[in-house]
Amino acid sequence: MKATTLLALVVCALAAAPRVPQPAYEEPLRPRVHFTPPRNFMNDPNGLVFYKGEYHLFYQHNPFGATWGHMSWGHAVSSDLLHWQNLPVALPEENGVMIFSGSAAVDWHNSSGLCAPGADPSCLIAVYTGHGHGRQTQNLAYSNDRGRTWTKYSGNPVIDLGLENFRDPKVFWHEPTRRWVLVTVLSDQHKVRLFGSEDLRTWKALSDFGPAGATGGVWECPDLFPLSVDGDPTDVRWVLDVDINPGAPQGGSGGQYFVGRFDGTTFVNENSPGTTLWADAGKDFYATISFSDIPEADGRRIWIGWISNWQYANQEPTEIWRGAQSIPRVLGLLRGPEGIRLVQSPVAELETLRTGGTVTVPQSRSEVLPPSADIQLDIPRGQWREAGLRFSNSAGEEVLVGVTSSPEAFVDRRRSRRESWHAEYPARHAGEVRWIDGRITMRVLFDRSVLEVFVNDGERVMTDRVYPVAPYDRVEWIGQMPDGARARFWELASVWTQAAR
Ligand code: DQQ
Repeated sequence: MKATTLLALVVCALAAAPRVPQPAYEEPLRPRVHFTPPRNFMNDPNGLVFYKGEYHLFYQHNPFGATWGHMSWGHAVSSDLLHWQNLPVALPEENGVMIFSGSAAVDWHNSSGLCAPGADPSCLIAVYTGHGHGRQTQNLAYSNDRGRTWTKYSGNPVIDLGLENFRDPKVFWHEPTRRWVLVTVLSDQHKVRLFGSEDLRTWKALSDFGPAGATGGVWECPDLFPLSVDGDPTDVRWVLDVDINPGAPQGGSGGQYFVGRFDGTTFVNENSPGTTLWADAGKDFYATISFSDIPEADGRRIWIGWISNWQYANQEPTEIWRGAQSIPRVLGLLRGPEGIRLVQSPVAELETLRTGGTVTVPQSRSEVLPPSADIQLDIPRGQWREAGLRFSNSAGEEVLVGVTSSPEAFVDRRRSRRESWHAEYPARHAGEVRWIDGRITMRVLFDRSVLEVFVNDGERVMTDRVYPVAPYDRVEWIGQMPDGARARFWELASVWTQAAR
């Protein structure tokens, strides 16, 4: 047989063979409920904004590979904060300038002069850090078609201090002083620098905050927003969120926050400069940013964090894609025994994904664990040292989530993956918690390779990735179930069943 005939036969045979469909978003470690990029690398969430019925999620993205590089803004939109539609890269790297982290807001009255003339004077504005040619500057981009296409402002950069470490602008409109405020970091000086502007294009420095709190690494991705204490609208504090890398309690990167007052010019910390408050006691929660322009009638302050740690973000053992975002979390302030503290809980929309009835984890045997689950634990004080759940699989891997009698909440992922992949990964992470009326409640969002744990309605939160070689498909109590304890869960439906759009 001639070679050409053979080739033709092989081609025909291949064409005729039934093709095994590779279901999109069904890669073994890909979360079903958390946002992940269709392909390639993702880190910080950027430009979170609500506009004309859509939540926009931009994110630090390498369009060309599964490790950090060529940073650009990836983009997705959603009407419910859960089902995301992937859109093309919004802001690409250009002329040797990468698009680092930043924020977006609605310019409702065209104060920038960049919105298209017409009946509706509003448009979307993004403020991002341009990284290249030895420095970091702050820049504008705008969109007049609901975020579908973006134009970089011709007068960029709008702020250039000639610094190598000056980044991550968060913009918001401050109504009492009727101006825009921009929150940035002078990363290696451990300072937040605030700027003010009437038109988003010309900025003047307002004040500096810091050093304060944790300063063991560079400061990144700041945010500043008001929240009422215990839900009382007459008792308002401002939260200044500043991420740090390295120097977080579990090693590597993590988020800290300050609580205080803000008059439109200066942030005043209510705690001593030596007080450090951490947003999360796990190891994988970084670069948080909150949504802009959520309607007043909704009134929620919602943020998202990147579920990873710079110690190993580039080596996570996933394929095709790398990086996950947290479930959007609603923020509040609670006056507790030690002062005013941040509380976080998953957006209520998540409950719409609960499917089927609740399943109770029985006392003395394991239960089948679905790939994604919303788990509720209620543990009374008693004669036990450690209580909680074990998630395990046929490969002998396990991750433990629970509380000790001290009490502290913990996630133990030391035996969570058989194959070692990074020295900084296997560990037990713990955070102090308290008894409330003699009980501790935990809500655990399990999503294939993600664990988000909310203790006592989000007084303490722990976020950790896990990378089993086979799915964790069993759940059981660690040791004896304490008297009067209860663990039950709902399976969560995949948000990608209809679309990897
Ligand atoms: N990631 C971005 C920076 C930011 C850092 C670069 C935080 O803008 O400071 O990808 O993860």
